[in-house]
Amino acid sequence: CKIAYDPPASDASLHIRAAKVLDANWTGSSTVPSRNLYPHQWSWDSAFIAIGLRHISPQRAQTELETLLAAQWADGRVPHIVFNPSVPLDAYFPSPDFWRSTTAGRPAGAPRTVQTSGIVQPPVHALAAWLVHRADPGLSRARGFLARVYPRLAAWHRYLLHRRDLGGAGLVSIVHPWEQGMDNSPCWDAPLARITPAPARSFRRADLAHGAPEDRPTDLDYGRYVRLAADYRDAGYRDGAGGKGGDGAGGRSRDGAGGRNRDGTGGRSRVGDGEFAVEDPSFNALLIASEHALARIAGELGAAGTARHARAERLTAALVDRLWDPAAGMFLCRDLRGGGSMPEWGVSGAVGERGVRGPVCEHAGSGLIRERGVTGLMPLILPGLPRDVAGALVRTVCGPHFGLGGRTRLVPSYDLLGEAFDPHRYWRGPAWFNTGWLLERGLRLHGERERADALRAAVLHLADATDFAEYVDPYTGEACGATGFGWTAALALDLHH
Ligand code: 9YW
Repeated sequence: CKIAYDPPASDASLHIRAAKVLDANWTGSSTVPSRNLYPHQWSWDSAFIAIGLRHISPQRAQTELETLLAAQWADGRVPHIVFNPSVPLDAYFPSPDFWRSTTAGRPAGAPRTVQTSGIVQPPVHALAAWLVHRADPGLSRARGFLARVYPRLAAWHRYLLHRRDLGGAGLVSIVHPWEQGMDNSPCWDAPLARITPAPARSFRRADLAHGAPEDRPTDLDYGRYVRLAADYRDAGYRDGAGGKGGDGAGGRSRDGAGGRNRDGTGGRSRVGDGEFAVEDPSFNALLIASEHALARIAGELGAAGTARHARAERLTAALVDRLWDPAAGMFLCRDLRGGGSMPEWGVSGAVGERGVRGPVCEHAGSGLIRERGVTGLMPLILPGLPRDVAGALVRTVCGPHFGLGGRTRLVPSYDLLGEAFDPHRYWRGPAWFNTGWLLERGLRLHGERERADALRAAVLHLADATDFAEYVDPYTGEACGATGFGWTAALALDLHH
């Protein structure tokens, strides 16, 4: 694809401005994503923020991760929000009283002293811990940083691999769109359509006090988010019985058939108990990248990392088996509850598309979701990806659906040609800086240096020009959502170094 970006912002002022954002968002033990919109600690935000903070203060970066991991549940889950008790209850919805993590009837294993949510977010933490360690190995060793976080990170991965393998084929499932982090992605439209929304009068959104309604999820989306979260909470945050309790070996080795286990049931007829269960490419790719990082951490601590690297490779194979769609040239999400009922491809303007691709919904029980979300490009961060898969992914990033190096300034969160595309509405089109950072890493890893350089330049330029916006219009680069956003500042800082 054609590369047409401004040169990298190489002035020192970007560093200073990004550091100021991180200082302003620092609470003393962690960093909020945004002072107004998100006044607590978010799980994957903290991982990205630590990756940037390591360039200003490796000690603060370590503390960021330690604070989050101190809120880990006994079963190993790392909650998606750790609440700040000094923030008023009505500043963010759903507030701690919704999740009930510390009230009477407290869910088993929830921490006693901190209030948290009961769902999770993508496991970027081991990757972040490794990068933070590398920024100042002397300080890290002196503080015993890796030795302290390793058991918690290992338990976190164990929780995901053992309790969240709802499809029984080795991959982790999410049980709520908030868990994957791309809240209102069109990828969730089909699975969410089956959920009866909670009545609008039963909750009060706090986000609309700070964000433009046309940039945010709709009330109907929120009704469904609330219903799913409340059902999970009311079931004691217990996970379905679909997990195999194994090591994430992947479908192929499990069924022993040597072929692709694409019916999504992994030999089971039923997945976990909730109404929403999806295998997501980005969530699983981040887990695999973190598993590789955990292997390196184990090595640094004097243990062998070989088994972890091997598991990461098996998970990569399972990811390709279950979620790669050769006709789309990217990974898709698998709906464990919606087999056989997927709608037609929601594309407009892609001439001949329907004729080219074959059906992707194979069997009752589960099916691939026919929407191209940026999540399906994230596995490019994986070193063990087959060459042809990596090559096809790069072509897709630069092709008409995502437009990198051509029509877009940053990679959009959703298919430019998709019917649901909206350049301003949150995860339905706008470009986000964390996915830009991950793609830059993936392009570089797979030898696409020029494209990685151009993407890096675009991230730096737009982060700076928008005052570190939460997300931007992918065509114009116009700022959307909050400014002074934590991971935008942190990841720009990281790319600046
Ligand atoms: C919300 C904090 C979080 C991110 C998510 C993003 C958004 C929370 O903000 O969700 O209330 O909408 O979608 O990925 O972690 O930055």
